[in-house]
Amino acid sequence: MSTLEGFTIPKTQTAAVVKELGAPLEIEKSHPVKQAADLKPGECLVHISHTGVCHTDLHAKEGDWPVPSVHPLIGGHEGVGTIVAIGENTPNSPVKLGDRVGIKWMADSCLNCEFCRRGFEMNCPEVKLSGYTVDGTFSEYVVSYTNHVTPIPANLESAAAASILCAGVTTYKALKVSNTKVGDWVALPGAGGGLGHLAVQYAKAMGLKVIAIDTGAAKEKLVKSLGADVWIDFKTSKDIVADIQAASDGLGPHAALVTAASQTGYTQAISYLRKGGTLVCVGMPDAEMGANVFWTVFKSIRIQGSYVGTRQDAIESLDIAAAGKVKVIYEQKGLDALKSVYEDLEAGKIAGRVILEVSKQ
Ligand code: 8ID
Ligand code: ZN
Repeated sequence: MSTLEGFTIPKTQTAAVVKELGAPLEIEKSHPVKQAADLKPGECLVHISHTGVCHTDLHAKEGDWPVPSVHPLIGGHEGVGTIVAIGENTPNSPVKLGDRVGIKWMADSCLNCEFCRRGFEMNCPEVKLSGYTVDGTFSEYVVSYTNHVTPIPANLESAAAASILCAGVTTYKALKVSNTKVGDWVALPGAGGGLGHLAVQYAKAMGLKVIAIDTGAAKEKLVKSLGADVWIDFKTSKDIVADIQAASDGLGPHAALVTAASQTGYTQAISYLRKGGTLVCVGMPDAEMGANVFWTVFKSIRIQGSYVGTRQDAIESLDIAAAGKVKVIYEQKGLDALKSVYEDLEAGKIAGRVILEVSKQ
């Protein structure tokens, strides 16, 4: 085992814990910290400075999904911090003590199975999920895995990097599989949310024309400031399919990347997509998609699920942010604000992201 020189790992820490399904979120001031000697080979202890709050964390707390999470649950998977310890017998670690790294949803995978070898690390049968099957980043110290933590570019501040680790990498990857090219139209239902506002920017950086779909003045202002070509409010539009098609040469967009955590965002997409278009499924309500088979076939629509991204996707999405082409628009709060952040997320009140400062570094 090795510990960062001059650093003392405390025995206890502050952590946001959900003890069991349906239990309220509690801020525990004396949650135990795993000590350096207890780290297994390949594990590292990360001292978290910032973490984003993703809608996935709310799904996890509420038990929305058919895949169960662990309890007690410490959520969070958009974390940035410093490696303060590495487990004994960790040969060839790609990261070292003192490195600033990111913790993403996919905390670890075996790297040897067919899925890992083919670039589907997220589908590895051994996958560990931050804030779902292993403790996440809503705590001062997190055990993570040397093979999967992501180095943070030196010129990107930790608060600004945090949400790239999920919202950024996920939308960047989803655009990569959207079968679009420079000049194509992409519709983004959910554009004013955490994932969506980054999708707008990655799409513009890739040379796409963007139809941003969400609701309310704050989200309209946000997406327009980020370069969206067209804004459509899904609550006030009288005929959303007609409005979206009218905005895209009368033919509909070449792709729709749905980050809305709602079923309607999906059902409408089959209707407005251009013939030969691609529906990229990202938002995760536990719901039927409602895609009509006739129109899916008749319009040659491609339906593509897209689930976070690989280690390489994470590095690429951070590089694009470090180059200044994509910026997380966020409000910063403390860890004790998490409960109210969940309430605001549920109510659809957050334009962009909320970042929590977990510790001062
Ligand atoms: O790997 C993945 N596929 C992945 C990764 C990360 C997150 C999937 N997700 C999922 C989350 O679990 C969640 O279901 O993506 C979804 C969105 O996460 P988020 O961006 O963190 O949530 P948000 O900030 O609440 O944004 C959602 C936006 O959707 C809008 C809301 O107004 C909000 O701005 N919205 C809704 I709800 N219904 C809409 C509709 N019908 C809609 N916008 C347009 N049309
Ligand atoms: Zn997420």
